[in-house]
Amino acid sequence: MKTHSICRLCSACCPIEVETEQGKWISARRKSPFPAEYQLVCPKLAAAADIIYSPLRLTKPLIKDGNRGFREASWDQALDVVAQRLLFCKEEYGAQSVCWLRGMAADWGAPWDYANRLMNAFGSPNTIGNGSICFVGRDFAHTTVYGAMTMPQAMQAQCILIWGKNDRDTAPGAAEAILHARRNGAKLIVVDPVKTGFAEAADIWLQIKPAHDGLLAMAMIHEIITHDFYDKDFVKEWTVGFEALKQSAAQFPIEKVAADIWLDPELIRKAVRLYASSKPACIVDGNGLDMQLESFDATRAVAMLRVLTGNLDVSGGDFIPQTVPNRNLQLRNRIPEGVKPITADYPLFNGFHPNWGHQVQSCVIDAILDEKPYPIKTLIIQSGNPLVTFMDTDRVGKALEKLDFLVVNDLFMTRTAAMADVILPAASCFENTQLDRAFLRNSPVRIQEQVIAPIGESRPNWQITFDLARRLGLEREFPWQTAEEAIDYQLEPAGITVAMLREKPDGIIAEPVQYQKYHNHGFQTPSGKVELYSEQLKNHGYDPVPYINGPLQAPISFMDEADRYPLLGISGARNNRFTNSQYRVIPTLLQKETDYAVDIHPTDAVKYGIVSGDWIKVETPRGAIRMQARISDVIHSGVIRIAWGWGDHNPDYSLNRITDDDRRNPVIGTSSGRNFMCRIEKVLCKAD
Ligand SMILES: Nc1nc2c(c(=O)[nH]1)N[C@H]1C(S)=C(S)[C@@H](COP(=O)(O)OP(=O)(O)OC[C@H]3O[C@@H](n4cnc5c(=O)[nH]c(N)nc54)[C@H](O)[C@@H]3O)O[C@H]1N2
Ligand SMILES: Nc1nc2c(c(=O)[nH]1)N[C@H]1C(S)=C(S)[C@@H](COP(=O)(O)OP(=O)(O)OC[C@H]3O[C@@H](n4cnc5c(=O)[nH]c(N)nc54)[C@H](O)[C@@H]3O)O[C@H]1N2
Ligand code: SF4
Ligand SMILES: [Mo]
Repeated sequence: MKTHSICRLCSACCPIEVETEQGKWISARRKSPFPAEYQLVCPKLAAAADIIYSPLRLTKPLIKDGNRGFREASWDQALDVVAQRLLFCKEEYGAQSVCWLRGMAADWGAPWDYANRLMNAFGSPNTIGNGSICFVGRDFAHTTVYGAMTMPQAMQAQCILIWGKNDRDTAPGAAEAILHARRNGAKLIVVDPVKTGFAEAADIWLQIKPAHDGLLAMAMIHEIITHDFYDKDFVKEWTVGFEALKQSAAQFPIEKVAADIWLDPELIRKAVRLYASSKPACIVDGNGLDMQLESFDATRAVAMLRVLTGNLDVSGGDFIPQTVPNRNLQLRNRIPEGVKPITADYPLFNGFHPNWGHQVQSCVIDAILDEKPYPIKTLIIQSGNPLVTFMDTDRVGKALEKLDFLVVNDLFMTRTAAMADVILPAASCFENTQLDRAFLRNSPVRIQEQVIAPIGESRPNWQITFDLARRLGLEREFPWQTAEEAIDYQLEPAGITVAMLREKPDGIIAEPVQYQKYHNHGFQTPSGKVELYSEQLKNHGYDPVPYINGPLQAPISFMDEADRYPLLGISGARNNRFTNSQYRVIPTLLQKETDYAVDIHPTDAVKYGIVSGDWIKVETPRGAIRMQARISDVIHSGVIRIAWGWGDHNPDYSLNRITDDDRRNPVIGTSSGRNFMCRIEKVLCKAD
């Protein structure tokens, strides 16, 4: 039998077609508009059966027993314990002392709305996602400039500027589109400190010094303005604050910043000319801009390049998405007056999107450990592994230890799950019908269809959330018995139902694509125009224009201790066989032991007397990890690249044990896990 669905083994949300036989997964293929020879293969999807049927899947609810082991329980028992505990916590410390933490796996999914609805109806504003380190901070930066996060239209572009994104390994559908445009003659510029496949194939590769993207963007803005490369009509008609931006950018002429950001001034000029003279052109920005202390303003500056070059909301440029009408399920009005979320220090980021929850994950740890702004006593973690994925994980460990009660909802016994009082076994994405947020953001709307029955007694996220809600007395708020009923309710404003979606496996277009929509209703910003200068940011004490007060001193963690930590460490590549901390327990995906290596430039290798295969210690003021060295010229000398996501596999390789969470971006709370100063030392020769 064939079923059309969406794969959610990573956040790329690829449409797939699955073959099953008598309820068993046989195979799947990623749908692609391109002929087979141009399609990229996804090893995770190819190994889906190994993930689904892994003997290590959690198949029964577990409750911690006295000896720090777990005993199996029925769903009724487990959910009763959780519900009683939540109600006790509410009575004792107030509902706000309960927090629901969400990880990546659910991030683009409807369960965001369900978790918010449950928590808000319960009386707590604390549904916290990890968007401060993932793309939501970037989304907010775009939004402050032109009201939404744009979608690059690579297929129709004449020039594609890839800025800190590596779609070949993280989003194959998007990578196929870029490769298609290349075949049709589109030019390619890549801004990346690492020689990725796209960097190698680019017309121009700017191997930027990590965490210095904002300065490059400002230098490009200055060059575009001083050489009259900008779209004067658009700027005049549709922007506010051009003069202020011009003034700020004047601090960063190319010849002044080039050496500081390790780039050749002539190459930057060439890139500016190519990008600004190609029409249309789009910018594909990615997680390389996230997890930096300057993420917010660097991303804003990159966004402004789109504006100045007149590529906003044009075909082949950067499209402003057309949100699919849907019901906001969040019930924010149920939060008692005066109860602020634990992320209240980031007021603009908190409120920027009606459908998100709050985002600064570090605040969860602060609230548990420092009890600021008030204590969190009970934590429910759905689809996240913070003991590996948050910055400064030793601090996270202390926080999880301190909690009165921890519930983890996951597919596997992660390091985080092992610390739980109750573990609720999750069904995988293929065992679960849901409406992914990605498909509400812009048409076509598609449904993630349950393909096989949940394994063992595992249950889909939605069902667990609904069942728990009803145990908390929230039957009225959660009247739905099936995922379909809830989705139909949410999609009612669009006039779309699950039954309709099932008839159209390639999705339903909610409204026809329109470009330059600002002609009809302006931009969704306070002024209705593109805000090169933001009064709103200024009113909150933030810089209204990127870099108006000069660049951040020491934009990389531990830079003020650079004499003792002289190397610039960067977080490693995302490998197309794994997603963040996941899948290292799947033998077919864990083929190459050398996956977890530290890349060291040949010059540095000579300096430190290190050869490939040596075991080295990597250290920062937060701690130390050990991994094998790999000599490689994909990075600049002075930079080491440390494999990311291996903490569940082995705590010795857990990158976030050495990252920092003390310094954060003031607007979006981002701490820098992407780059930090560190030092290395050989601990064991390869031959030993
Ligand atoms: N140093 C450094 N740190 C980083 C990053 C980095 O590049 N470098 N990346 C950051 C980014 S961008 C992100 S998004 C975060 C990711 O942080 P997390 O979301 O904590 O990371 P994952 O390892 O993807 O953990 C997801 C968990 O969800 C479980 N899961 C999968 N599917 C489901 C499901 O359907 N239901 C439930 N209940 N559980 C499910 C998985 O088994 C896994 O344990 O990490 C961040 N941390
Ligand atoms: N296979 C796989 N797919 C995934 C994931 C996964 O773990 N595995 N994770 C999912 C998640 S949660 C996310 S957020 C996305 C992220 O996917 P992407 O947005 O593609 O992000 P990354 O691959 O982390 O990094 C992109 C590029 O940024 C570069 N980079 C590093 N530092 C800097 C810098 O300072 N400046 C610039 N300009 N570039 C820099 C890196 O070298 C890398 O080539 O992928 C999703 N898809
Ligand atoms: S890239 Fe692979 S794992 Fe990620 S959603 Fe697409 S098919 Fe699934
Ligand atoms: Mo992410």
